[in-house]
Amino acid sequence: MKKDKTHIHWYPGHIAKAERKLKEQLTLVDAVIEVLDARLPLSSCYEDITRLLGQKPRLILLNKADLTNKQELSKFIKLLEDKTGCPVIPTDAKNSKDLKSIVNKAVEMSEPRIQAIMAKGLLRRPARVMVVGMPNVGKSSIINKLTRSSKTKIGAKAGVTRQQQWVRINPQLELLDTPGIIPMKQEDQIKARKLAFVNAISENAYSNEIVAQELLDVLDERQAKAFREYYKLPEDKELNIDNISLERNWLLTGGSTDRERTSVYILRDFREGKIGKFILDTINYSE
Ligand SMILES: Nc1nc2c(ncn2[C@@H]2O[C@H](COP(=O)(O)OP(=O)(O)OP(=O)(O)O)[C@@H](O)[C@H]2O)c(=O)[nH]1
Ligand SMILES: [Mg+2]
Repeated sequence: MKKDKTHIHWYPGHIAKAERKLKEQLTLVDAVIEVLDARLPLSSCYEDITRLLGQKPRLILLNKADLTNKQELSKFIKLLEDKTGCPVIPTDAKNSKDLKSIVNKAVEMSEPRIQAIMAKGLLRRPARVMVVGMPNVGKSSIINKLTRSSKTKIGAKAGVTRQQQWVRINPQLELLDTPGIIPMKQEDQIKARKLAFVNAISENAYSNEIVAQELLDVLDERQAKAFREYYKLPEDKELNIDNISLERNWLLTGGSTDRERTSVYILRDFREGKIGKFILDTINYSE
């Protein structure tokens, strides 16, 4: 079957396996830390996982908050707290100061289950908390920062963590790092695109050129100035891959624009926050 390059799609096989593994561990943990990408406070929530988690106490982290505007993010924090009834904390995994409160919160959330275990005559044990979320949101980075180590593998692409891994944070807390999971099916292509923008889905699922141009289009409406300034693109030139390629001199032998290379750079610059701070979701107050 010929791949339709404009459509973002992926295969659910390994997702089903990861979900099964997650479900198996769920009975063993006292609480869950759900990590979202702060640039997508709504679209990086995986509703099926939330359903799977059931009544487990849950702490929500809006990670990569350093890549967003704090004031705008605070509106989403309030919305998520109201919607889920869970505490919501913005974090930057590169900054350990931001992460201190997580440890206390995770231990506190686990205490009722540990008390129940002790009531049955068993000895006190460390709190066991599972860290879940979509790929590339920073789950492993948070764990590494908390342990001041490189115990878990991290990387700027989706699907770096392949297996679950327990990490001891301190005598009171153990965290379970898990592979990122995306929804089995993504019928909502707008959401799929947003996930591609922040690198939460594998590059095999989409064309860099199409996604980079869509990113330019989405941000053109809101923040084109930042792009223009970053790529030194004059006002009279349309914000597109070819013009950025020409401006930057990213050309193929023969002089035509190197669209693939330019697209990869645009996506990378956006993902690393070089172009500016953005939140790509919007709050619909009429809902
Ligand atoms: N700017 C910024 N970058 C971050 C932050 N947290 C993680 N990163 C970067 O995001 C990328 C992904 O981080 P990981 O910790 O590997 O993400 P993950 O959620 O474990 O990803 P998977 O294992 O693929 O599910 C890395 O390049 C990190 O350096 C953050 O708070 N701010
Ligand atoms: Mg990981």
